[in-house]
Formats: sequence, structure tokens, C-alpha cells
Amino acid sequence: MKEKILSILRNTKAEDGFISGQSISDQLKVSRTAVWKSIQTLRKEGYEIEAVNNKGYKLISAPDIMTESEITSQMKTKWLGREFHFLSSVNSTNEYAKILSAGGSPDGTVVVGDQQTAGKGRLGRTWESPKGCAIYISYLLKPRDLRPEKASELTIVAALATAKALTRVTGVETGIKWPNDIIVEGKKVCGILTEMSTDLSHIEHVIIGIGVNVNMNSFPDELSEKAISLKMVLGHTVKRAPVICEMLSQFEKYYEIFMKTGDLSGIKKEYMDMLLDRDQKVQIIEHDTNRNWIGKATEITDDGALIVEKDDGSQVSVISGEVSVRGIYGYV
Ligand code: BT5
Repeated sequence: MKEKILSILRNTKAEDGFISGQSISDQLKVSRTAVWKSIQTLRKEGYEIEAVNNKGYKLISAPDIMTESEITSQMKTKWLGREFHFLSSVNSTNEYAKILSAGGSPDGTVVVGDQQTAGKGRLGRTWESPKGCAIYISYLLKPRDLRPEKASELTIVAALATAKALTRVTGVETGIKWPNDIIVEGKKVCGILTEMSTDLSHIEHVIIGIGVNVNMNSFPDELSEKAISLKMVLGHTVKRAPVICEMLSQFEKYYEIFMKTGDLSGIKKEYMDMLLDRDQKVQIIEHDTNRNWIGKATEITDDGALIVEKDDGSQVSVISGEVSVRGIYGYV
């Protein structure tokens, strides 16, 4: 009910932004008193809603609170997030999504947390996940027709979609460090962790977990050199719900392109345009051998591998998960 009222207030076509209580109660088939009560609840949650005799209600401002209603009332997706779970605290949204998957939650289920107590990075690393100032989100996907070895390409899809969304909503210029870091002003604003479960030759699920630093004022010492939040760049608080909704819309769009072609060919150009490693000297650290070597990153393949040119002109295609890439003068 609250969600529906918010959605009506947001989508009113009236020039002055007002919508009458009667019109809301007609649309929702509830009494005007019930509408009034929901408006009061929304106000308690921090929404500023003006009420004027003979005109009705008008939404003046929404707070940066992340409630389920705040997010779902602004969602524009067709299938992503139609099953939606919001948790004020969770160990890891990826872990929660795994449990949902086992319980039968469908393709496109989304989990959002306002805090993680055991946020995960890749390769057993941790993801700093304080409460109330960031986005921790997981997309549960069940693409039965996708071969398991293709799942890592979804990290590339998610990186492009998220970078586009952050820029669209906030205006901040973002770049991508292959394969999965989103970088602003040379520092990491977002990380992505893709996990998969398979049975024989089929994907049971792919879970794409995304952490975005939104309103942190600072980071612990060990991260301060390489982490940044959108607020630290912009100098003001950013509302998280519209960012989440744009992330979902962008991911839905790029995922559909990916699934149509079955590879990255349809989105490669846009990804390459945001790729910070492009034509840069990079250091490649091989995980299994611990060997380090330097080369020039040139492009990605349709399968998401990074092509690196060695000094002798030979080209090596490196695969995410098997190597780490560093800039030679710093993190990027
Ligand atoms: C990642 O790993 O970048 C993947 C992060 C994925 C986090 C999301 S949040 C929602 C979902 N649920 C989860 O439990 N996880 C996902 P990786 O490339 O391995 O980078 C991890 C490294 O980044 C750490 O070792 C730190 O050095 C650094 N780091 C940790 N927290 C950070 C933060 N908040 N901002 C920037 N850098 C951070």
C-alpha cells in the first residue's frame, strides 16, 4: 500500500505535482482515511509530503533511507528484481541469494542489504561493508541455456551496466579496471563478485554481487589509498534507491543483449570505451605460478579475456580468475 502510494505520488502527471486523496483512494480502492494513514507512515520514514486542501498530496523530497518501498516504487525493470528482498543487516547478500536459490527463488531475484557483517571480495578477500552508506546487492540468475564457462563473462556485463548507471545518476565519470573494478579518480568505488553453482553441465545459478561505496566519508587506513565513495567525489550525499533502480535497468538491458548473442560482441565496444587498462602498460600476476610480467593491454575478446601484448610483440590472452592486473605506477 505504502509502495503503491509512493509510486502514484512520484508518477503524477499534474503540472503542480499534486494528486488528490480521492484519486489515490479510487486507484487503490481503499478509503481516504487509509490513504492518509499511509501518508503519515511515509512521513515518519522521512518523506516530505505536502498536503493542501482541495489539491491533495505532493511528494517534496525523499530521504536516503533504503527501505523496500523506496526501492521498489522506483523500479522500472521488466523481470529483474520482481522478487525482491531487503535486509537491514545480512552476512553477505551473495550468501543470502544462495539460500534463496536453493529454496526455489526465480531467475531475476534481487537481494539488497543496508549492511553486511561478512561481505566477501574475490579469492577469500573481505569487502568493507558498513551500515547505511553503501549499496550491497546481489542478482540471482538462472540462465539454464548458458554454458558454465560463459558465466565469468557476466562479470563484464555487470561492470559495464553498473559503471553506466553510476554515471547516469550522479554525473561522476567512471572507468573500468578489467574485469570487475569500477574506478573513479583512480580509486575503487565498486567491486563485483560473481559466483556460480552447476550440476553436471548446466548452470544452477549465477549470483552477481555488487558493492558500491556511496556515502562513506572515509575508509579504514589500509583502504584509504585505493577506495573512494561517490560522496567523497561529489561533496554531497547521494540517494541510494535511484542508483539501485538505474543499476537494475542497465543490467537488464545489457544482460538481454548478452543472452541474445551468447557472448560479449554486442557490448564490447561500450566496455572498451570505459576500459582504463586499454593501451596501458600493466603488470600481470599469475595466480598459480605467482609469476609477474609486464605488457600492454590492448583489448578484450568476445569471451571477456584481456589481450596483453608483450615487448617482443607476441600477444597473450589472460583470463579473469587466473590473473590479477595492476597498473605499473599504482593500483589502476
Ligand atoms: C571485489 O573483490 O571487488 C568484489 C566485491 C564484491 C562485494 C559485493 S557486496 C554485495 C555482494 N555480497 C558480498 O559478500 N560481496 C558482494 P576483490 O577484487 O577481491 O577486491 C577486494 C579488495 O578490495 C579487498 O581485499 C580490499 O583491498 C579492497 N576493498 C575492500 N572493501 C572495499 C571497499 N568497500 N571499497 C573499495 N575497496 C575495498
